[in-house]
Amino acid sequence: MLLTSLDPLAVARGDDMPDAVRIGDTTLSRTDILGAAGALAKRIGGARRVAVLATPTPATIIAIVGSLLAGVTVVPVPPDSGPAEREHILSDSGAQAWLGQAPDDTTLPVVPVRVHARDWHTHPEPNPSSIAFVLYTSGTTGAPKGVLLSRRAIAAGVDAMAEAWDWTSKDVLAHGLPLFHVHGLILGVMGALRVGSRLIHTVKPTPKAYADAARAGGTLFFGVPTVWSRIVEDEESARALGTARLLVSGSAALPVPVFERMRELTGLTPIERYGMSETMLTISTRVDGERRPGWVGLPVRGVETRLRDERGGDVPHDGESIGGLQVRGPMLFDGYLNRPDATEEAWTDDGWFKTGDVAAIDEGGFHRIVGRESTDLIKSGGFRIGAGEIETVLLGYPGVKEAAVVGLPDTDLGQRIVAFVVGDGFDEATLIEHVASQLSVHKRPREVRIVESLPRNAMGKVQKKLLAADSTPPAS
Ligand code: MCA
Ligand code: AMP
Repeated sequence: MLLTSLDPLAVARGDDMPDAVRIGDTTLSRTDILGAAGALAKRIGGARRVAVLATPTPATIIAIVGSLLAGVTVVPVPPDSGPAEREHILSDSGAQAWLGQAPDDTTLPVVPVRVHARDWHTHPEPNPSSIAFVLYTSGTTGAPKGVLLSRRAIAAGVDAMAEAWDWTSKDVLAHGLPLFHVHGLILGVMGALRVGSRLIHTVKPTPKAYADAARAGGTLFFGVPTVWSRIVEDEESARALGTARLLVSGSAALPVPVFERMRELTGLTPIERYGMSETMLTISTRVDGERRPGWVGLPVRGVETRLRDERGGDVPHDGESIGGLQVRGPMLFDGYLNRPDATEEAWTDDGWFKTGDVAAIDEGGFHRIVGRESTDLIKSGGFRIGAGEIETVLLGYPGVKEAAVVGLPDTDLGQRIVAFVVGDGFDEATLIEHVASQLSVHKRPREVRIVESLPRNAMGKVQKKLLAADSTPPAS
């Protein structure tokens, strides 16, 4: 494999491949994708930013490729996002139209995506520094921020992963992850298109769908830890994955027992890798290196990392001492859209990105992610969810006087969202439904505890560490 261009679609433009992408029941050849995307590109050329409702469908793949051909920035929108989240994404991004499917109540123009249309006009290669995607991701406070990902960063991120995992056009990538985050979209779709490997998208990441994808020839599988823990609970499906080459876990910590069980049932030792929407993937175990349970490995090609203590000092690389993880490399984002303050805050004065994660590094350079610096960023099912965004929606419900949201340990989801609420005139189910209807469904609390008061310190600040220390098991 030789990827020299900074075009994220470079390899997809090669010889035809009859089954380049299978998504659900539909199979698209490279010709199908590039022909339909070319026809779309012709119609949207000149636009700046477009929104794509990121359903796992052929139309989404074509909308994305068409926009990349035309040099138009794509804003993927979670398909189940409620009005509050969707309106924020659309107004903040300034998306000018929807490509393909659009919500019924939209006021934006809708450009249809015609899967059977064809156009072979060649489009000049857009500037590598142009922004390919704005991906919305939660912060500790406020509404989600738009992460600007350039074509150059995507090419660098995919190439570094391909090198670490020896991912080539001979692979068949299989996964069923959502198409509005780095994991499912950038690695999981752009990665396959750039590396030139076939892609099977299973629509949902269920154990049975992954087993079917293995039987259909999948060699490289992506999943978040919740997906892998559900797979090892279904032994028959897990064993079917034994024909694969690599099983890759990321987006949250893979519990060691799940790692071990994957190895027992499939005969394959999982690859763990670490990244963020802002950084793509920066650290990974390698196909030709050690794969140690609980550790995410070494910086990938082009990446440097360092640990800083609270005063900005160096932290020894002894595998035990922990510090704030900082990274730099060619796959990093270009900043947050419309948020120069947050962008500046994210970098150190000497040019390192502050991940907000706490980590340890051992003598050999292996990294272990210990957790987040703030309790206000929750990882549930591999989704990053800001407590503040949910609290704002809860406080908008009549009768809610105070709300504090935390992530509590959960064997299935890693963390489950729990809301502590003060007020009256509502019940638990009503508040869960209220959040699910305003934001994306995965941001709903799994549990609401109606309490008399919230623990506060002398300054009146809610002491979330006390709430998060709660070890009551889920009420299922
Ligand atoms: C439940 N449902 C509801 C409600 N409650 N619908 C409407 N209103 C409600 N109140 C429905 C849902 O629509 C869904 O239906 C079903 O219940 C289950 O939903 P949910 O419980 O949310 O899903 P889950 O089964 O718990 O999902 C687990 C999951 C998911 C599949 C693992 O969390 C997932 O896809 N995670 C991937 C996250 C990810 O890709 N993260 C990458 C970001 P139905 O099933 O019928 O639709 S990280 C990243 O990009 C970086 C760089 C990295 O490191 O990779
Ligand atoms: P997101 O931007 O949604 O990708 O979330 C990024 C965050 O996910 C990181 O800052 C980490 O807290 C967490 N994360 C990603 N990969 C891993 C991993 N392999 N182990 C532990 N945490 C991870």
